[in-house]
Amino acid sequence: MRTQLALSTLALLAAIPLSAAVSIDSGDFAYYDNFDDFSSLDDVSEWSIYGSGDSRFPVFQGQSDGTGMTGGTYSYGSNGDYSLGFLANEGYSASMQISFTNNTSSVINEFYVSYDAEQWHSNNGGQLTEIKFNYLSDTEANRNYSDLGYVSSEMYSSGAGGDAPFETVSNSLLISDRPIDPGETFSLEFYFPEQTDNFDAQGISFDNFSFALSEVGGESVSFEDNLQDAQMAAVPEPATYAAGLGLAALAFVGYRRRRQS
Ligand SMILES: [Ca+2]
Ligand SMILES: [Ca+2]
Repeated sequence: MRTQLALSTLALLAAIPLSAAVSIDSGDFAYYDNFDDFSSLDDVSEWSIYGSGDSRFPVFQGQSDGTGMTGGTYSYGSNGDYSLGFLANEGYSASMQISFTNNTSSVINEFYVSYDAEQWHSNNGGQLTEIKFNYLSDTEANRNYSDLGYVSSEMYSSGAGGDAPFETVSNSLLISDRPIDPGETFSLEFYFPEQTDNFDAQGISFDNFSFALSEVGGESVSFEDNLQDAQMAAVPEPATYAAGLGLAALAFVGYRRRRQS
């Protein structure tokens, strides 16, 4: 389920071919996606997914615990916890991007990004497989943030993760060298590079993607609180939530009210 704390309007942008940019319309904006409802591409409609080089779309192979051997885009996971992933084949790469537009009246000085990298399909002795994290903009050079990158292991026994990924690595970073002007649109990209040695690739994914403003107009923002609200709002069904976690739900309502007062 995708959630974002601030209400947003979607604006179609010619520069963003597949998915509309998500609107950042308040200084307390936070966005969170756990991909747990990802069973068709409609469920990740805010993400643009490309096969780069020859522009082929990486074919969606459905939900998988890593058993799938065919290359393409995967909803990797099990037991209701899914993620957005890729298994390389035929030597082409994949790019998965989400775009945001700064629709506030202030410069975004700093923002926070975090996600979990997961390995679901293993080829023991195969090729290391990588996620690169890039900031993309029409107005300045694209930039890679190696601190947000991930390289799989090739040491696990071949096959599928089963109930849990072979490994999970949490990455996070405060990014303050990309001031974003009012009206500016930018994209955050998870890039899966082409396999060069052989096609015994590892199936890897990203999960629990979080984005939040941490400094706007020169003022610090309580991004941890805003992200926590966005993550709590991702609990699937309000009725189930209230029935199963009644006390917690009541406490949460109180928490929200205190924050709003
Ligand atoms: Ca997960
Ligand atoms: Ca998930």
